[in-house]
Amino acid sequence: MKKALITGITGQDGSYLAELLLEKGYKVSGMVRRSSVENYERVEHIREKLNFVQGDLTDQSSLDEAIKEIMPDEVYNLAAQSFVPTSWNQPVLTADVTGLGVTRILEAIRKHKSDTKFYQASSSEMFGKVQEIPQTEKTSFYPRSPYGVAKVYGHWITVNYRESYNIFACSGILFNHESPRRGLEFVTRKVTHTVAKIKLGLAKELRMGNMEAKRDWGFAGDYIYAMWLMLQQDQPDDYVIATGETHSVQQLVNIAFDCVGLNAKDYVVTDPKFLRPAEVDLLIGSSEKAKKKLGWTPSVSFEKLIEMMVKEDISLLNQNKVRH
Ligand code: NAP
Ligand code: F7E
Repeated sequence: MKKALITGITGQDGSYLAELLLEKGYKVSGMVRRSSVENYERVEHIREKLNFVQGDLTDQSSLDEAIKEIMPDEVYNLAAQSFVPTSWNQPVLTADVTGLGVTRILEAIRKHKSDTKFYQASSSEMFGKVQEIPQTEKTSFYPRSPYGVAKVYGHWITVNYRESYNIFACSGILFNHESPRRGLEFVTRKVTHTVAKIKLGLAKELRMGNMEAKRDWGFAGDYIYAMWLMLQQDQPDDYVIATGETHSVQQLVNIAFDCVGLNAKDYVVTDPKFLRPAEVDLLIGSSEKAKKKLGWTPSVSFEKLIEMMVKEDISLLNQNKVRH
């Protein structure tokens, strides 16, 4: 039975990855932070099947202990301060968790179980002010937020530990991926949740920032499968994971309102509060390498993804529930 450790198991991707690894027969452990309230909402349905260890990416000794205790065959480092606007508000914390945290977990692996296979959650935010269209594994990075800068550090330290210590370390450069489990502050979920509330008479307007920004949005369930595939290869490598399509925030909003038979123009209010100090205007990735080497392709279209999220938000609200 293979053993896996997932950092960030309570997050969107962590919960989907935990499900996949359980299905594949792994013994799955997840690292969780101590909190005054429990935060297992996304993994509640599989909680009994998981092993939890307490730890934090800012704390070396907890990472050392986690690796020594579990002796994992595979580590998926999904934990991060992942919300871009917060990275301007808490730039040092973001660097510590999202950047240096990668070195800490790599150090724990190097010291205690150097044959562990390692996955690093790199991000299309590293491309920022894009130097090439579409973006590939060879495109230069130009991050536009403290989050993006921290992810560039995490990416290169992963490459460096692979080259310095021969660790089987892979970096997945994942473009935006969403699901009904997406945090409420990210734009897709903010839109689908608010549209669902408007439809049910629970909200009157949708306050938005930059409607012109374009993203390459896919379904999280497809993307976590690519993470697993990377660690099943003979050689470690880095891969772009994307749909190859780009849509504006305005298109996202229009599709979400169309799903409930309402007109976006009647409800959207632009609010400067949601504008960023520096923006990533356009992202569109090419995952040709992943297609060729991993046999990976996305299965859910943008329209279907938004429809799935709107429907799930309506269903939850009808049960007086909110998934955070
Ligand atoms: P998410 O929902 O925000 O989950 C982040 C996870 O990290 C949560 O489990 C959180 O724990 C944990 N965490 C935060 N700070 C931590 C710390 N100091 N120590 C230990 N754990 C900590 O993020 P996601 O969307 O699943 O994304 C997973 C990873 O992929 C992240 O690294 C993100 O930056 C990266 N990524 C995401 C996307 C995307 O579009 N979703 C694209 C590219 C890359 P709590 O539950 O306790 O807060
Ligand atoms: O913003 C615009 C905003 O916060 C997308 C993270 O998972 O993906 C995510 O980062 C776009 C931006 O995601 C609002 O200005 C307009 O252009 O959903 P988001 P993100 O910043 O792209 C990458 C790949 C990651 O790695 C990150 O961890 O939408 N936008 N109005 C808005 N965004 C938000 N959040 N809220 C608004 O009201």
